[in-house]
Amino acid sequence: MNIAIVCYPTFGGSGVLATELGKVLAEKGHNIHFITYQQPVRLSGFHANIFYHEVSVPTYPLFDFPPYETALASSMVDVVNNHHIDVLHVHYAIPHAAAAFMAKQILLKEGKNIPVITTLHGTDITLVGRDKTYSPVVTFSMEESDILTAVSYNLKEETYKNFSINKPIEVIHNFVDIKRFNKKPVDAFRKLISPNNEKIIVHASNFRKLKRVMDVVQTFLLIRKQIPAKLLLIGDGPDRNEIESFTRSCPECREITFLGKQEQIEDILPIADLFLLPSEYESFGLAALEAMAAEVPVISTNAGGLPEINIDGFSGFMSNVGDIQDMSKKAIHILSDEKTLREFKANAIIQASKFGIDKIVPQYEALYQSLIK
Ligand code: GMT
Repeated sequence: MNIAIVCYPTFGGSGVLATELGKVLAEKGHNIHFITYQQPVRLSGFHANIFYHEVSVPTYPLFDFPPYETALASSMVDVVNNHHIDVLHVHYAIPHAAAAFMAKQILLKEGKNIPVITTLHGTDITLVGRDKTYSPVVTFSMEESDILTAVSYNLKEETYKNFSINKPIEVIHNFVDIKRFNKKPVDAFRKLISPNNEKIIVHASNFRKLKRVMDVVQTFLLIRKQIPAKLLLIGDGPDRNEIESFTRSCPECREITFLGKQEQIEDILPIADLFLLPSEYESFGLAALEAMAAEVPVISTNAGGLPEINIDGFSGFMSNVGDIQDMSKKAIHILSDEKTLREFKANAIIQASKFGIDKIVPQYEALYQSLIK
């Protein structure tokens, strides 16, 4: 099949998932055309049947806000027409679903009915999309998509709660490439980070308020009172400055390192003993799934779709949002005994395997096929 994928090219989970999906589909022999404004971060290297179409938005003195959505819709029309696209799969509703609707209408006038799948990822529904600034357009473009999918049952529920739509929503969980993440830890790297065999705790996110990165730091400081440990913070975003300033003024924070944005997170995760994800909300929590695939147990909150991935007492533990005492107690339980840690690590990969490529990607292929027929 010839599949066009529209996504954000950044480190955000929706872009990561969309890019990984395109890569897997290409490996399976499909031709994949990414349409976005920058080369997706996870799209490195050469792939014979992956094509990248950059949306450029020309500026003009009149435009205080260059019209990306219009440029995107035009790119979609161009790619569909010139590359015999069978299906258009857009990830994250805003503004991709609305641009897809526009492209679909233009193509209909030209006698081509291009099927559109919209995959909802989280904040497009729970945070940004439900705001009245966007809500009417999001509601309409969801209704107009041929198929609507959500990355968790929780997100499906949230969508029905926040929007008056009647359309069925298919749940297709996110997936992880187990082979890529399940690497052997590099001893020399581990030694560099924890020279005295301290436990290594990792958090990765876009450092937005909703990720509660300060809870990661506070939980770590409580853990450190009982267990020698190091904390690696991966990613960047609006809250980083404040958190970095705090750690500079706190003597016990010497064991915390900010790694910034990392493209090869699969090289870092395998040296970790624990992953912390104290988010206020996650529709899914792809970062946690990638950690589990690297055999790293997860302490997360029980918010949103996280209970669909992290199994309490098996692949890690869950706590209420903001309960740093509970998170640290559970982390100490996992980290203080080698046998327990080994068990949780083994369970983490068992749990991650339920979301392997082989289980999830065929569900998308089946949807494409149903539309093409
Ligand atoms: O978490 C973010 O802020 C990024 C956001 C995105 O759309 O890029 O992530 C959302 O989609 C991911 C992939 O489906 C999910 O794993 C994240 O849980 C979800 N984030 C939220 O719901 C806050």
